[in-house]
Amino acid sequence: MTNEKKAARSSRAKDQVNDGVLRTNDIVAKLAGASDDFAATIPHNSTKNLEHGHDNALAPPIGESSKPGFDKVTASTITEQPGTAKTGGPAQIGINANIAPLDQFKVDPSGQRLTTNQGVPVGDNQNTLKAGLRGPSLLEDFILREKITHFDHERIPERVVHARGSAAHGYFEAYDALDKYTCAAPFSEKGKTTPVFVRFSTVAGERGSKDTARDARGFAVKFYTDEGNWDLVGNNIPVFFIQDAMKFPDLVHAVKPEPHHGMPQAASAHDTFWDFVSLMPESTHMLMWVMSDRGIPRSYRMMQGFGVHTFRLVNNLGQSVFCKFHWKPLQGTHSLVWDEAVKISGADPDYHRRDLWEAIESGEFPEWELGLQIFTEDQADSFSFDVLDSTKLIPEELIPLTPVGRMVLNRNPDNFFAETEQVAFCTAHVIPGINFSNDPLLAGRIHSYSDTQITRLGGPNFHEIPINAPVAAVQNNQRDGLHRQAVHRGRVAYEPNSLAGGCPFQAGTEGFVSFPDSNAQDKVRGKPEKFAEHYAQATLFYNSQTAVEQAHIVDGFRFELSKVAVPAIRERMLSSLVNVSGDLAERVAAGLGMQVPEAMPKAMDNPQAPEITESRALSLTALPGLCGVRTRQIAVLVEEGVIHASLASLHSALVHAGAVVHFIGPRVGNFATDSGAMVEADKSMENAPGFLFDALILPDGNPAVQALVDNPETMEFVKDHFLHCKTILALGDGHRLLEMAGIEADAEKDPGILLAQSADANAIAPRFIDAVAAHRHSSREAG
Ligand code: HDE
Repeated sequence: MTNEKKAARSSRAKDQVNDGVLRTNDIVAKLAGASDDFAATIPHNSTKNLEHGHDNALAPPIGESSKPGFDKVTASTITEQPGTAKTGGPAQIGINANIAPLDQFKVDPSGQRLTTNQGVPVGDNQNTLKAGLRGPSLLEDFILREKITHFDHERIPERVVHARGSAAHGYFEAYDALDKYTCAAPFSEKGKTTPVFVRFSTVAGERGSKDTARDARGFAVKFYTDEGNWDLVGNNIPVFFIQDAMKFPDLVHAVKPEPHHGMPQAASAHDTFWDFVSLMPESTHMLMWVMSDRGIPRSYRMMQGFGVHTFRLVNNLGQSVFCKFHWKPLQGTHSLVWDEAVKISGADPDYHRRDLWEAIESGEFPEWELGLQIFTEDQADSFSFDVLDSTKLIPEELIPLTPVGRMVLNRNPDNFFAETEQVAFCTAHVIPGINFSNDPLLAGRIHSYSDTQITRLGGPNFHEIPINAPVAAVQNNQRDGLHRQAVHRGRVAYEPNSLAGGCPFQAGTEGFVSFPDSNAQDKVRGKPEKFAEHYAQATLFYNSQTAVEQAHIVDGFRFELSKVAVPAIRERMLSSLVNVSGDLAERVAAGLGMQVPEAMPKAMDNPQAPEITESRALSLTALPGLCGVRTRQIAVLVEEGVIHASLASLHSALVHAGAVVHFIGPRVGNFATDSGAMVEADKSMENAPGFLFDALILPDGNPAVQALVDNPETMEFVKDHFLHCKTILALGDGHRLLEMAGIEADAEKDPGILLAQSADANAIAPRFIDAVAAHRHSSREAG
């Protein structure tokens, strides 16, 4: 249709009441006329010819669209009020754009009456409706039936992996515009903030399992960007067990509780796991990490995070570089020791959940720096390993990190189920500027995550659950399905259309465009050659650890393999470790009372030599953090008659430094000090055993010390601090408690054991604080 004809039709629409033609006053017919005019503004599919050919594939056009003359043309009903934009607009600097969208779903019962789900006020919430006080209950009792029915369905299936986790809200702030490399919204300008929701998790345990299991930790970040949601679903370990998604169900079946008796919970120390991994030598590198201190972090706040796979960054010109994502905690990377982790799991299975929650509630907002390893395809080709192999990392010595921003977690969820349990991460959630590489593990993940949510969250509309809904508007022609929330206006649910003015129209190159990765290869099932090298980076990792860290790796393997009941599996695993390090294999074998077997045959005989043989960045000691004693939990033992002045001055110095001081008594409640002033024990040795704290202060005051000496619980409390290499300060008479536990105070040999007179409490405080900030005094382990 010509432009003149278009104009004529649209003027007929405007003037249809005054053009002299006698017409029906039927409103439906009137609307049809208006629709006709509107539809006619799109006489044909003008972008159809641009759907073909290579050039058009690289630059899809923006879809044709037009605006209706008045709202009712696209409305569902004549009575409809035009809708509003969906929740929120683009993220604005300094404003957490995700607060308002979530706020609208919050329910506040203050001052409200109790109702049914239909909003009917409930007269009696105590009694079933019965035929007589002692008579039978009546089927008619819809109030009881609604309450019980809802209760019956309160649980949803847990995540098949990563079931146990905790999460928090926060924001990401870009240091600078990164437009040279990517057009991704969070990096578009200096200082830009993007709301995030981050969930940390263990992998193998069920939803109610302990936090301190030896395991990898999930580190999943949902960025609510103005270009839609981007999920960076990573782990605290930069590599993975397997190279191909095809093996993931096997891996998970092997590590989960054994199917015949459902044991063990949240543990890899059992036959099926080691049977599988010892037959999968590509797992060896990841095993080194999991058996190291990385497998038992001190806190979710004190872990690195890694995107693991190679991703692509794409800029506005369509140019692409490869990239790996790294989160580095400001709090430093710190771990538990195994004995401590085991004990904590009994006394406080929620140890990591509590730690994250309490830190945020007390305003100690955890922070991470995001660093990128950016590299080109040519660089990737030159490496001794394949960047599409998720069992390999790129040493920072080869490609250093470029810091690009920081992430702060500053708000706890309001409701665990609504937010932490229902949040749905997915590696397929990428935005313009972020693209995938051909990593075959990543490919499987792109499918798996949204698929699993359909079962877990009960249908295809889980993206509408408030915590999952993007801050950016959602507009498409997907419709219906279980639990649909959106009420779409109009009758158009297809594209192309003219009855809705072509809307919503495709965004063309402003939208997500896949990077045109050239791939002209045979359709095959197989692995690239370099994937066959399985040990070089396991060796690199082992050789990059301190002596104490190496000893912990040996202990980790020894413990796990000692729980394996089938000797052939132990032997097979040992033969694999021979390929990592003779030293490691010998020490693990000695710990199992076994001979070192022959090395396992390798899948590749003459691999390319690795670029480096040691990487400092791989040791936990490379990341001590910048937070000193902030949030560290300090136990101060108290009893009747403790010397008040010394405790008061240490308390003040520690609180000033940001530590959290707990007074621990044989029971909770008040204790009289020497000055007559009271000290309140907020915890007891029974409800908060010593291994839950980062450091210990033993008080002065003869009667108090005697009472503590006489209490058998004190010994365990002190000994655990010593055994776990933590700082202990004994004031005055309190040194008797050290002696009782057989602990020698020798500042030369062990800077973590401090003695001071009460009068010197002020002077010793800075030394004590420095010693606690060192996290542990591992020299003690060396003997
Ligand atoms: Fe996952 N993974 N995964 N994974 N994963 C899930 O998705 C899967 C992998 C990771 O806090 C599931 O929503 C496959 C690597 C995290 O909610 C599921 C493969 C890495 C979380 C799934 C992998 C991860 C998950 C279960 C191999 C580190 C928790 C529930 C191809 C980079 C997210 C769910 C949260 C969760 C599949 C491998 C990290 C089943 C198929 C590698 C942090 O979809």
